[in-house]
Amino acid sequence: MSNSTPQTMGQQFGRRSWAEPWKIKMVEPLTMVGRAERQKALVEAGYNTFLLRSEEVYIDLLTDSGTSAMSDRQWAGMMTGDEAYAGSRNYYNLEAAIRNHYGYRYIVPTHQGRGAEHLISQVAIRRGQYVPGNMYFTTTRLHQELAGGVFVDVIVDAAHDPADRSPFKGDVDLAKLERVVREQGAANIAYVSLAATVNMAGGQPVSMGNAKTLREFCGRHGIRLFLDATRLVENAFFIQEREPGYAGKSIAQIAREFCDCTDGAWMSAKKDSLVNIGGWLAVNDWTLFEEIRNLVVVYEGLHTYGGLAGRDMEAMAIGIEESMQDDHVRSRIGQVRYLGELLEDWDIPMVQPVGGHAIFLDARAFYPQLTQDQYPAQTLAAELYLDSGIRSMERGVVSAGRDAVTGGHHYPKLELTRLTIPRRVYTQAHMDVVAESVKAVYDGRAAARGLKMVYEPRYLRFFQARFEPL
Ligand code: P70
Repeated sequence: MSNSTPQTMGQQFGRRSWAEPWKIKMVEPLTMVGRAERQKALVEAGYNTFLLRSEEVYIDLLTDSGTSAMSDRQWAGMMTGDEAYAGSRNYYNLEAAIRNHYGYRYIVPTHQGRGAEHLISQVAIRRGQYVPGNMYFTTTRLHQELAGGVFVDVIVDAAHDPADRSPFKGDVDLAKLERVVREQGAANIAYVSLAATVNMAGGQPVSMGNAKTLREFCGRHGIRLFLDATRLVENAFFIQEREPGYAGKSIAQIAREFCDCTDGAWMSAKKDSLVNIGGWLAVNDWTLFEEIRNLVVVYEGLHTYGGLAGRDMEAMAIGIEESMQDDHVRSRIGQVRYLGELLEDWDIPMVQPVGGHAIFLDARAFYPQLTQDQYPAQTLAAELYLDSGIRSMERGVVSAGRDAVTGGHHYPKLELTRLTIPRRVYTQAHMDVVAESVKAVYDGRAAARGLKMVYEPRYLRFFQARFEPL
């Protein structure tokens, strides 16, 4: 949709009122359980929200991944699935949508984002090489490490400070990147790993200026620049809103311009692209693509389905188109902001400015009485569930895991509990309920005692770890 199309009544008439650009055609009843049952469920789940049954949850803000509502057009597309093993027409529709909106030449579908992370890590990292990136992401870093790479965080310092209100806290700090390249030598850099937006920093965006500088820097040093495009559409919204010269460009134009700065991308389509499952990997270099296309058949499936059904690829192709529409993105981020503003009015500590997909509560500020070894963010997620059945996710020391070399805990500066908003699923009234529950937990913060970890899996421990109260 071009920017000249009037998108809301408010925009047409200069009124304040605003509403979602869709109406609801099908509803799914919510389940609500009482406090005694919540207490029991929490114990059974080992105080880990990943281990709750969804039927024990009232408002599910665990993740925005695969939890969005599909449109009538996407559901109609599901019925046109061409379930051929090879060369399904839905694959070609998907390829066209990715080429059109992301601009890359060669594409393989994957079952979800981490399937694509696995492939790119295996083909683009040699053992011992460094992978500088704008903050780690759990699955991304693990695949880089499993391929023998060493992740180095080169994000700007502001990203590690929840109170810093800089507009582009996802930017790469060029001085940090230059230092890594100087110390290790360009030949020992596998690629630069750029995520837009940056999930673990609070959904913070990367500026177009930074992407262009990186393009120039990487080109000069012969280093490849790969993008995690999982929430690029949300990143484009922030560029449109905050970066001089972009107010008149559409989200689709900005997203494409951003991709054009990079050599390829991996994608978890379960976020921006409004589907319940799916992902892809795309590059511009044919030789690299040949290796990817060869490896995809080992781990995902033939290169024209990559672990997906034809109907899934069709839903994704349509979802890509819908995700790029300006009024959709404005509404999606507007809802996250609405919740943020309610919480800000009550002085609830959280990452500022509010990012694209979630509110990140600052658990250190909630519970100054707890050390990171007492898992403040895990504690806050448990308290929120107990209060109202709202499910959130720990994004602190548990998520950060252990150092691949020393085996000790990573202690991230950010100790956060994420309230993640699925797309097109909850209403403003749900946001009001969430805000009141967060306020109640904040008011009771002095009583929190923290947790101890009693079971720790080897990989991505936050998914299955178990805790007990201290
Ligand atoms: C979340 C989900 C997935 C994700 C991501 C970025 C920026 C890649 C992926 C992987 C799901 C999740 C994953 C690990 C820990 C907790 C939750 N993020 N890049 O909730 O994609 O899940 O499709 O394999 O955010 O943030 P996929």
